Amino acid sequence: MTTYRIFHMPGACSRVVMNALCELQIPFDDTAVNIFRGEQRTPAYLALNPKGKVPALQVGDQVLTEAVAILMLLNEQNPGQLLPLVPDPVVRAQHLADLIWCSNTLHGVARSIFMPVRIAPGAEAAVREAGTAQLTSIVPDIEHRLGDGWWHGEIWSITDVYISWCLGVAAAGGFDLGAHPALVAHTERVRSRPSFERALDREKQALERHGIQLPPGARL
Ligand SMILES: N[C@@H](CCC(=O)N[C@@H](CS)C(=O)NCC(=O)O)C(=O)O
Repeated sequence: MTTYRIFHMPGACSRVVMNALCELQIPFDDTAVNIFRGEQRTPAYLALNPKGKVPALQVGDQVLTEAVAILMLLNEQNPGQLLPLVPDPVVRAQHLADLIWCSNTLHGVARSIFMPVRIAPGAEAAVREAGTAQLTSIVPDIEHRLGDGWWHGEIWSITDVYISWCLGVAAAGGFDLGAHPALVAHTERVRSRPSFERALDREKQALERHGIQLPPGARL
């Protein structure tokens, strides 16, 4: 049987992969990497993931990095369970495009609001302001698409988790989601799914097991 181990940081973007594993009910082990203490840059972790980031997923004796690549593997192994099952390859590619947009656009914008110091030390206010302006221009489209449902209408997908995670990070950095009740309600729906609750539980256990204190402002 294939074994899985996720290298993750509670509350970080690895949450999306953790949620996927829990949604699929795949048995897996987990190792927390305290990125606020630089554990992602230790020789042992870099040997596993030279990019020095979480998540990484060990699949048997192979290691896969990049959240979207990991999600695509899991989705391929479990068709229709993380993304809608569609016969049209163009539509499948559009679903992939949405996930890539989460990881390379939305995530970056959220990070610039939450942790501007990691982008430009000394210019935090300007970076946060630019990120806030960018997100303010993106958010109406997300809100419109979600309505009172999911990104894919009536079907939950892992894209919902990714979007909600990015918006949560921006909110933790001070972005005001209060003016966007549809987004707040969407996050509540994402967080009330049993697989999300299981993922959160695994993250809490990992914090305790590894004795990790989250920095001020960071939250699960
Ligand atoms: N492109 C990567 C980005 C992963 C990423 O930025 N992970 C963050 C946590 S959300 C991290 O490991 N940060 C540690 C660091 O940058 O040193 C992916 O999508 O998996």
